[in-house]
Amino acid sequence: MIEPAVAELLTLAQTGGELTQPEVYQRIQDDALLNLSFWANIALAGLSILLFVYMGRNVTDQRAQLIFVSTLMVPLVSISSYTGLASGLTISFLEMPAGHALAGEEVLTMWGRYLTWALSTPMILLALGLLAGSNMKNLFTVIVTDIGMCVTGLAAALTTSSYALRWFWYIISCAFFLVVLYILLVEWPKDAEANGTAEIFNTLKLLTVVLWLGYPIFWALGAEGIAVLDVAITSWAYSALDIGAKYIFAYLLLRWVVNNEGIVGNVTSTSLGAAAPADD
Ligand code: RET
Repeated sequence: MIEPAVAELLTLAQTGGELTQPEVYQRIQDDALLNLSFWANIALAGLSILLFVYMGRNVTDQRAQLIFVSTLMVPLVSISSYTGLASGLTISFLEMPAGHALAGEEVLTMWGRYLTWALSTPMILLALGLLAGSNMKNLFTVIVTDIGMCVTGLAAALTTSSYALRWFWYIISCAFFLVVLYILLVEWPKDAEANGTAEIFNTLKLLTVVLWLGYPIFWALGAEGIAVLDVAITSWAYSALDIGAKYIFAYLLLRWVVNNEGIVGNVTSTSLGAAAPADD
């Protein structure tokens, strides 16, 4: 009969030292604070989906409908993202490289977050671009650079070969983020001004910029960066930022769109190489 400890070593040898999904799941269950950070968001995303479908039931204008669809995608992606985390599917324990504060230790990495941000954040930007009346060039640029930011952020979190390269990925991700910030802060306010949506756009822009800046800060302070914050605290920080950047953002946007469908219907976006036709 094999001793349990020996059996565990044998399993670890067979799986290359990686934990199986039920083992990851068990570790999440054992950390009540971490688990709650996931389930709080699953509940909020579920409620938001129901609320937004209800709010949009009478919207007829095409641009307003498109804003609704892209905004509704945010809690839909979110409920999937947090289910992936809560089940252990999109969490791994990764051994940090030399130079990291937790070098040699297996650190819980919620890589599913970065992956699903690549789907949810473009939807937030699409909704904002439609509200401002963005041209195609800026809309395309903001969406591809945003996806670039999330994918390189994922690479930063998953790199275990070199501590310096983790930070190199982080810097690339920040460079993409700067382009997103430029369009949000410089380009789109002009479009929103011209289209009569400046007031709500500027409120949402401020909410977005302030909250989005929190993500790279918590990444850097959390276990993936310099590790001054514990994993559960970092997870709660992301979950709290998510609540503002997704649900509160979406609610404010959709409530305004429902009450101002006429204004949204008159928003014009210039397409590539052509000015918008006169609206007469
Ligand atoms: C990372 C780390 C690398 C550097 C940068 C980051 C930025 C992340 C942002 C995430 C926003 C997420 C939202 C999710 C909503 O579903 C990847 C943390 C710049 C800005 C709003």
